[in-house]
Amino acid sequence: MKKLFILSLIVAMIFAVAACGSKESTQNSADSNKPVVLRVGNTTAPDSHYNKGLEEFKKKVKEYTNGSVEVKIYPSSELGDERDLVEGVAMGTVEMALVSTGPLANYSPDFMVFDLPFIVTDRDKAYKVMDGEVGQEILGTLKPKGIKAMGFWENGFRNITNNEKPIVHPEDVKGMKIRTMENPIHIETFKTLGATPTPMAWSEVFTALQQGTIDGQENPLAIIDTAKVYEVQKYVSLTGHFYSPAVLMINDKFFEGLSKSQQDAILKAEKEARDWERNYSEELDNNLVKTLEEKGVTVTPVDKNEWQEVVKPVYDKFKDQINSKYIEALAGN
Ligand code: EAX
Repeated sequence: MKKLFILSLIVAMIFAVAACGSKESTQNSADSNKPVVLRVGNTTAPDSHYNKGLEEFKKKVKEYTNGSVEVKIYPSSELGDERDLVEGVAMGTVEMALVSTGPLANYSPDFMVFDLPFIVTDRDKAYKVMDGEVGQEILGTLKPKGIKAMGFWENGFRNITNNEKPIVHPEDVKGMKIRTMENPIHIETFKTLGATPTPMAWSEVFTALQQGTIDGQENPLAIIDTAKVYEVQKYVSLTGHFYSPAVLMINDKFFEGLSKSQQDAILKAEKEARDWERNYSEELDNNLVKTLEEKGVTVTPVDKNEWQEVVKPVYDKFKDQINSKYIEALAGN
């Protein structure tokens, strides 16, 4: 009996030392010269406003962590479409993603407040709400999914493109097959306009436009330009019907596994890169009409009030699914 007890004690001690050793080695690898790598995926072109902003984020993370954390950027859906990316961050198969809030409605209905047509008309007001209590509350709804949503970046005001004619009035889209994001309010809005909404992942859209399986799509000018949508769509109408934020997110467990100083550095880098990206996105919006016209696109302004009138029923259909406090914050004075 006595021998058995001493033997089990020795075995237990061997396991204990081995466990400390591996913990030690994990800590060492975290503090070793080899940087911790944060892969960040997105669906936009390498020169998009998303990726220019992520380049800023990358530089700042390297500086603020003294090189102990390295950001690797994967554009053009290389790590998957937006829904795959959100899934990946939730499960930890990818550390980070920068995605439009469109598909997030499938993970947390509270994000749908941004999808209500024309609820955002003024960027500064939107920033104030997104960076304040309401925005932080909405970001926090992803935490139970294992996602730390760090901040709202900008995708931008979405405009309709097509290849048939200048779209001026809501009735001009009647019968058109318009690609939308996989979002219930976007789908309902284009149904209400009399179009045939065709939800699909962004990586499939260029080919679908080229082959004519869809007639049009809708995106901010920055996406229309950097994804070369103008090569397959001759008309852009400045409807600005949805304002799309984009969320920079990180796997929560991975973030918690970093040192406090690395966490603080990443959060500081995110805020500074977010503000940089928002400014860059607004600048693009102010200059891209001319650029697109030089690339042969017909850009048509519209009477936004006329469009807003037609899609009002969408509000009524969805407002009960969205926290009224959020609607009030964005729509109120
Ligand atoms: O997030 O799917 C879309 O239209 C998005 O605007 C694009 O992927 C950037």
